[in-house]
Amino acid sequence: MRNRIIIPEGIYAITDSKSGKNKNILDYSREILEAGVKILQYREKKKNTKEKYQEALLLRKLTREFGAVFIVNDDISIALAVEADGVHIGQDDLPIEEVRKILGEHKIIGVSTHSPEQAKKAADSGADYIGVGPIFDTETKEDVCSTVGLEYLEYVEKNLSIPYVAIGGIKTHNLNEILNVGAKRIAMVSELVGAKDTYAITKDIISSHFPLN
Ligand code: TZP
Ligand code: MG
Repeated sequence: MRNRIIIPEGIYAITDSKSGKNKNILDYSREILEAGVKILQYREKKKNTKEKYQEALLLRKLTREFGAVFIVNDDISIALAVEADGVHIGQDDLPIEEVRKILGEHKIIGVSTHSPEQAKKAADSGADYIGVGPIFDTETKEDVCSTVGLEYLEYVEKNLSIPYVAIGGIKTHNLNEILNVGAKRIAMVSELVGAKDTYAITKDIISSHFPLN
């Protein structure tokens, strides 16, 4: 029997050392979780495996403390080693079916998608949720593909039943454009991690847009 967690609605927070500048990853992650975010993804492109493992281990502990879901970007072995709830992979990673074989039935697999074809394929291959984006311009992701705009988001909302997370350049000022389409899960990186007061902005977004979560 499958016993997989459904990814929570509301803000989907992602770590980012570039946006975080000199901030400590554990400090800003704690602020995000204290403000009420229920899912955190560890995403770190520039560190070696040992460093990533050590950070992920601490974040796993922290997310447990808050009862939040913990996802590791890219690295399936780190996800397994730290007992994360799942992984988030991209279009150039291992096929979803292979990731499922490695992780088993109970872990969450999220997949970044940029087109209806990719979304349908991810859903058919057993992904638990998809990323939909980048909706707007973003400086956070370095190898980012061109923006998909609201059109692709609308397509997913209308045509697919798989849970999805809207991502890319989503800020306080454009959040309503995404929510108006019907999106229930919103990834935010630089807006939270790069804020002067991460706790305050996160709390503010939650109380104005996701008061019931
Ligand atoms: N994937 C697509 S856009 C993106 C990722 C990881 C970065 C989004 O960051 P921001 O700062 O919310 O634009
Ligand atoms: Mg990736």
